[in-house]
Amino acid sequence: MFFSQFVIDPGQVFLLTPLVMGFVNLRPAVPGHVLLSPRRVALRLKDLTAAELTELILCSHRAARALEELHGVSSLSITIQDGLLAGQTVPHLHMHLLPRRAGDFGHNDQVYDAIDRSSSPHPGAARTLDDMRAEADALRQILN
Ligand code: AMW
Repeated sequence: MFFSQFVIDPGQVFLLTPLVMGFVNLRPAVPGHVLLSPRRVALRLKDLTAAELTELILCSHRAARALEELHGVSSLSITIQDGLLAGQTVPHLHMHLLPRRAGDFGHNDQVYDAIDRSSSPHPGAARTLDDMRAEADALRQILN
């Protein structure tokens, strides 16, 4: 599976439908930060078909429930950075889902700075595959 030009290890994937994939983040902005994308490499929201859009929102509903259960949270930030000027760094449409916890940021909108920081690759910031697999396994168990 590809996330733009990046190969996504099957172990990272926690949700897979004919049109949409859900996978755990290589550099999460907060613990439990995951992504949903169309399986087809499509750049923008406007490029998705009606079937992809429908499946994406249905998957976000399932993933949201699983994230809340796994992480014991009652709130999520759900966002799409749709285009370069909106902060999109990976040219493949993706929805971010981030578990939110009391006091995680001084101001609520700092979550967007954290997403931006996590999106700039820097040495040592990436997680191990084992770590990502464990998180994806736990989500899969809840979903299946
Ligand atoms: W964007 O700034 O395009 O809205 O967000 C890109 C996201 O993709 C970031 O959260 C970043 O950590 C994540 N990411 C980049 N490469 C990978 C990868 N190989 N596997 C999982 N997540 C990735």
